[in-house]
Amino acid sequence: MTGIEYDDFLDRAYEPAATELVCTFRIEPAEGMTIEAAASRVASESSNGTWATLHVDESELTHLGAVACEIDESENEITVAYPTDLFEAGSMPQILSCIAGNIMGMKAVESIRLEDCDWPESIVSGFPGPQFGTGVAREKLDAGDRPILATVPKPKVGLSTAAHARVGEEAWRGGVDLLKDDENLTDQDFNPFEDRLAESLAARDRVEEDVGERKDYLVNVTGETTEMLDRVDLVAEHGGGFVMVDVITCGWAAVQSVRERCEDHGLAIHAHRAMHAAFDRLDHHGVSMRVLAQIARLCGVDHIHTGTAGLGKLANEDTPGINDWLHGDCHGLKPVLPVASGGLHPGVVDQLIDALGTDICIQAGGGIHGHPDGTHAGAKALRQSVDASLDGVSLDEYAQEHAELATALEKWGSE
Ligand code: CAP
Ligand code: MG
Repeated sequence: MTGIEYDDFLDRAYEPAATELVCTFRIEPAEGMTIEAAASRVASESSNGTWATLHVDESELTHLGAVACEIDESENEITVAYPTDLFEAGSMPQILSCIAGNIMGMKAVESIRLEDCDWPESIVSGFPGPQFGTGVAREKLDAGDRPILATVPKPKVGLSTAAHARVGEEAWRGGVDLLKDDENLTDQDFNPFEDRLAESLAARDRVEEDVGERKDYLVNVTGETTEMLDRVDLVAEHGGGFVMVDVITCGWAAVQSVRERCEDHGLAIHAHRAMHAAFDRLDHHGVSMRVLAQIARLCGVDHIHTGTAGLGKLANEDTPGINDWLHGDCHGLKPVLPVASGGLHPGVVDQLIDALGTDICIQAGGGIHGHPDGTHAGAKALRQSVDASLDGVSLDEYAQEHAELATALEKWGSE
């Protein structure tokens, strides 16, 4: 017989193997507990240990224990290596029940935050990753090398179907590529899902015909999982190219199901992250946006909101670091297009592109529809701000020849 105790899960000399899932946590040990003792308990509880000493027959014991190895006392950061046999292939819920499960509430730590994961190939290969990723700019749209532009009608909810489609049509004609639903617009009586889908795509077809640029619609299919899959089918039937999903509120298992169904139809997935701040807003507890974005990429979304590098209205994390990860190599998965959104307007686009580059989607609601001359002018102003930035011309100078941009800068400023 052998014992499994909390202390069996600590080995500061241990070097994680390339095959292991390596997680970095920031922890604040409970009062009176050393960081080593707390780290060992984190590794134990998130793999195969528990609070009591277990007596297990050696012959029954598979070696599934995680190892708390590196400990950086000055930053309160610990590294935990997980053997991959601990995990069910291709199940994000199962992985999260280990690495972000019970440990989030254990008394051994005052607080704990999952900061980063280094995903081994054996886990990544169980997931599909994005179907299109950053390629949507050219495969589904005519954005070429510029940022994709999207807009969400405001008010968020309450517009009738006809008004919603009209706003979309004006924005498309003004130069945005994508119309997007807001996160809390799904299938309400004032604007039913299928009517909205049909009318918006009919408007899209008219605009495409007139302006000669491909446009598309990020229709929010979020709902109960089977309902959501039916909505994905409807999007394909009506000729849409994308769906939008509130990935945090509907859950990763549902996202995995949607990804599979979208593959049947060749639809891309736009991931909205409403509720992410419940996990990532506190810098000492929860799950970082970086890890949420990693999970989203594994599960296979093509776009995900990652913030505005501090230029918008919402509290953001380290957007550039997250975006670099989404664009970088991950065992052959396609890169994901980061979406900057929340309080953006034409006057910040040059700084946004400086901070985040051009392989992004810029999404503006109020910053288009709040334009003094309306949605069409607002969309033109946003597109002009992108053109100016890519031409290396200052926004103020470009505005001298572009009236819509001039009005937007007058209203919102250019810094
Ligand atoms: C933006 C937005 C987006 C948030 C999402 C809103 O509208 O539609 O949902 O930006 O935030 O409802 O606030 P505005 P994030 O352009 O009018 O601000 O991208 O940080 O997840
Ligand atoms: Mg919104």
